[in-house]
Amino acid sequence: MSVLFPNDETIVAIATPPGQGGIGIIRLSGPTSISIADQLFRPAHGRQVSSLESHTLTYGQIIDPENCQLIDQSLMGLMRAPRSYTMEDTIEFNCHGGQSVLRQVVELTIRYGAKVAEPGEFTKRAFLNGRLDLAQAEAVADLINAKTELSRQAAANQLVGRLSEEIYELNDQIADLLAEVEATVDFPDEELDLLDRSAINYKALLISDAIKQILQTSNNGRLLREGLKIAILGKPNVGKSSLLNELLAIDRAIVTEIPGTTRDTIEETWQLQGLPIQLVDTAGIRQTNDLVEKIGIEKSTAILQTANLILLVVDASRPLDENDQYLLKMVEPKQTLFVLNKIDLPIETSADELSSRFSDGKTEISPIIIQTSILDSIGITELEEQILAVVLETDLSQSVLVTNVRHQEALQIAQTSVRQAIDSIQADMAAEFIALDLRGALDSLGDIVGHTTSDDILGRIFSQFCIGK
Ligand SMILES: Nc1nc2c(ncn2[C@@H]2O[C@H](COP(=O)(O)OP(=O)(O)OP(=O)(O)O)[C@@H](O)[C@H]2O)c(=O)[nH]1
Ligand SMILES: [Mg+2]
Repeated sequence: MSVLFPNDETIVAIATPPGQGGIGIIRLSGPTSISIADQLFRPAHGRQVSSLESHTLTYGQIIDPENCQLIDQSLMGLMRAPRSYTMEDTIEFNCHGGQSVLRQVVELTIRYGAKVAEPGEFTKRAFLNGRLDLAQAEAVADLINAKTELSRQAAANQLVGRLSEEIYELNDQIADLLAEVEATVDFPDEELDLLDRSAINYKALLISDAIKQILQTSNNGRLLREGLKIAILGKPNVGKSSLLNELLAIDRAIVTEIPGTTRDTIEETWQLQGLPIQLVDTAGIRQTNDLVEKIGIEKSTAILQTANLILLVVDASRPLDENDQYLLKMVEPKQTLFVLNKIDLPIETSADELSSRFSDGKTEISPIIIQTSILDSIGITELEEQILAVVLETDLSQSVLVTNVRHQEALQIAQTSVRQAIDSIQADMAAEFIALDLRGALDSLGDIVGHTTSDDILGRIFSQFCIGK
């Protein structure tokens, strides 16, 4: 019964995090939440809970009716259906935030018929009752989990429906096209004529383009979700640790004028405009017989395999030597920003000189070189801008960002289906085939907002939520 009529039950959960706090909130949602509150809560003004207006906050006492024992003094919020998060009658007790108080109140509500909520059950009800679509419901969890300003922004935009709007818009365009194609299916004698075909082809291409544009944001979305790893590499004494400290704005790594100061890799988390970054300072790479230094250098070299971006630091005050040459050969120019440091000193290696090392006469590769004096904080802003320009495919400030892998996969499937439809149109295939592909695209888009999503997937999505949300 609970599966068929999930909303017949009233659920309860502690909505605030475990541990002590000034206030702890207990949330009830479902058809009997007001009558449960009626039995447990005595408003100070003497009125019955069931007679109170919606969206009011009432001061009173929570009392165990069996023995008239006072459990807590509390503020009770009342929201009547459908004007609540779940669209059901909802009660929120703002209690004193001690675990014993909160547990007792929950136990009391259970004794009067409430059921302990599963993780995400409030939001699942909001979705099932049509308050939120699935992409918005997922944004609730993303918002709670957001660790940087940027991921918070992306989740908030998704929560208010910006992504959903784009999906509905695509959905409408495909549905219109499908209707046009299906109109000819119903009259098998009327084949799609040349004019129809090219008009349909044009519309399908526009749709494919629109999906591509949304999908392009998913690379940024992935960076927001997983972050990226940036490694600072270079020969000894060029200023790698100084750069780490400058970017982090703290004295994290030891800096001395002695080459070979950093012996082991140092990893720190850093945020660049809300992008989570793992920043790695490495041991300077050079020919050496020192065992400890050798091991450090091996680690520095291994980082090349795992870093998304390399900052290769070169000392402008010294001529390029065999250690620099070795490093210049080792890195992939497309995955590297070249930091020409110590430009406050007399220049021995210019940007042109460094750049010329990359042209072999045949292919022209122009490396990105940023000239810096870390000592005087010169060139750091430009370096940060270049990092963003290299790692981001599109502007981060846009309102719609696909951050969820599930959405990305659904969009990719929709994209493939639309492309197949285009192939069928261009290959003069029968309208049935085109319609089949377009219907496939509609199904995938429906998955994103939850129109066609299976119970299994719904279960998996909501089980990742915290209790009480
Ligand atoms: N003049 C000048 N000196 C700098 C600059 N950046 C760093 N230095 C100095 O260069 C020396 C080496 O700096 P580090 O940051 O320790 O260099 P590193 O690349 O980490 O060296 P290892 O750990 O030995 O590989 C220190 O004395 C720094 O103060 C700069 O822009 N200008
Ligand atoms: Mg160092």
